[in-house]
Amino acid sequence: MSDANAPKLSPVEGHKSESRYLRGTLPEEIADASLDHLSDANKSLIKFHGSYQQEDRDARKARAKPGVGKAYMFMIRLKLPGGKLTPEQYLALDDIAGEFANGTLRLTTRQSIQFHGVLKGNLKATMAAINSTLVTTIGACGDVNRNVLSCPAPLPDPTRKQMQELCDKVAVHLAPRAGMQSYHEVWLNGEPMKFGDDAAVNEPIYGKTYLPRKFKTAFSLPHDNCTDILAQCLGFLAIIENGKPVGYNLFAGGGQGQTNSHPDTYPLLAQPVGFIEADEVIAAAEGICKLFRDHGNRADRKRARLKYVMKDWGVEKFRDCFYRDYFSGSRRAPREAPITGLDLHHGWQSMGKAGGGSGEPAGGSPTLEKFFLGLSVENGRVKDEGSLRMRSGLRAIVTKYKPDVRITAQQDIMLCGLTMADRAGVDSMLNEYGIPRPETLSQVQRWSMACPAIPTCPLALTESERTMPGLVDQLESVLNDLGLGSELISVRMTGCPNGCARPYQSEVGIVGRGGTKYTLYIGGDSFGRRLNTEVQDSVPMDQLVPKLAKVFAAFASERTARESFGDFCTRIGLAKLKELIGAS
Ligand code: SRM
Ligand code: SF4
Repeated sequence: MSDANAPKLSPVEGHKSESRYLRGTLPEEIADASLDHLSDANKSLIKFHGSYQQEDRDARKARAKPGVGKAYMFMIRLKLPGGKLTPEQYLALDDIAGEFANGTLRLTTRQSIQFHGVLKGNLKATMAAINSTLVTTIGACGDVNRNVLSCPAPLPDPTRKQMQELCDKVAVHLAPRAGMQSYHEVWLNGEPMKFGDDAAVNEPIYGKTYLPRKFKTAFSLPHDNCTDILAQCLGFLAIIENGKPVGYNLFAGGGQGQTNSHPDTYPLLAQPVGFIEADEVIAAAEGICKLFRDHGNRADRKRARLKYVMKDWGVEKFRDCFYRDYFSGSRRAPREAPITGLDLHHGWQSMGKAGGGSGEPAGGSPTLEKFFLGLSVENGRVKDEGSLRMRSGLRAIVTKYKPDVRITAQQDIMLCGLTMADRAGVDSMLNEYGIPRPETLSQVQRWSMACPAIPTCPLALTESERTMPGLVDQLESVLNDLGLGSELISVRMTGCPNGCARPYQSEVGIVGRGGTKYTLYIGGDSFGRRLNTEVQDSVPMDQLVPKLAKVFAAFASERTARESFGDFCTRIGLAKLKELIGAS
């Protein structure tokens, strides 16, 4: 195609290219106390720094009348490869939540933490406070490799240990370089940077215009897909022989987001590209990233994801291009390694005597057995509300027992490195602060997730996080009445079709359509192996549970032995599902 016929680049491409490696005029606009929000160009750029400009949507109506404009505020997202934090870091972040944000920490579906409600005047102090804990935010958002996921469980297992180490290395390797220097200038009073003209030297992987869009990477295990690897742009699935990792199946081209007004956008599962050895992981990650950089769509941001390169080319052409132009290792077929499970890592579990996944003694005697405790955090929101004082309780436990903290990709938290002697004390503190032990929660609650949506997300069409608890209560009651209370059924909800809680992979997906209406998806898989199917659009909120109850009743009476809910729904098919819920 000649240049004259080349599609017009999206405006964000201009913002990136003119930004001087993500600097833009951020230092000037951040310093200007007369501004309560940023210009459009800096609003795009600040995402690369780990922050989004938002508004308090709850305040919109009240502020419209007196014409005082939007209540601007910022969300800040950390970059935490594998979701790991020291106790000191956790406590410092908890302080930041109280001092600068809305008093909550929001655990995310990518093993990270978000702060909401930070005012522009406090942005720089908040960023400085985060960095002073040796946690960064650069590349948590923006058109670069995002937070890299890895199973966080510190189990005495060489595969998890290797994956966690590789996860850290990939995160470092794919971090912006010149962009990092701009980050220092903007937030940490670093020297103003002077860059030469050669983008390939300044930003060797990304160049001057970075990637066409976000890029997401995860490590996972066939028997424990707790990072939902098939939803990722790039996935490394460990191949295990005789209990040891022998390499990885490389997956590419997964993603969830879709847009109602763009029928050529849809969720897709990642496809197997090939088998690589552990020492090829970094080169393969760089190769897939560069393939996306060069072949991703830079004109239409709705289709600017790696999944559409995979879909439009097909896996054979994708493989040919990757092995020919972006990877010098041997071309080897993926190994046979089906995904067979997903562990939420809830409850007390032994880390062994050597400190589990870290490979280091967890402190104290190397012969003392250590434990981790996985806790379910409702929709990832660490807060104090009524008798459930999750934030204060976690703070008190971390202060007293100093466990390492890990965040899961299912919006939950793990306290690691505790001794047998600590356990009774921790359990009693859970009781004191009203924090439920996961085994006392219903299956549907433990296996549910919801995205933040209103009031912080500007893209939300409906509520999600705030309505999910009520919905889960109703589902619990229906499932108990049908004798299905102990059945594993995953339910995920989002306030729009972007799919931040990965709702298209769960057995029940509830996706905001507008007002109080949702699109109902049924038939995925609790282990993230299959996409579900749209069964009815625009279902009023109050009809969701009654409709689902009809499918649950059919499942209770017609399932075959050991058949899961998702498998049952797939077997009976879309027409029958529609008939059951009364969809036309
Ligand atoms: Fe997301 C945009 C929240 C994981 C797909 N996501 C957003 C924004 C930043 C809204 C915006 O662009 O202004 C949301 C901020 C809401 C708020 O108030 O906090 C937001 N996404 C989240 C989080 C916090 C949801 C959660 O419940 O935890 C997750 C943060 C992850 C992190 O720590 O990095 C989050 N987002 C995801 C995932 C799941 C994943 O990565 O495994 C997806 C689906 C996978 C994928 O990327 O396809 C996801 N988010 C999107 C999309 C759709 C992208 C697309 O290709 O269509 C958007 C919209 C966009 O980028 O324009 C989006
Ligand atoms: Fe916002 Fe939509 Fe993501 Fe929910 S799914 S956080 S509403 S972008």
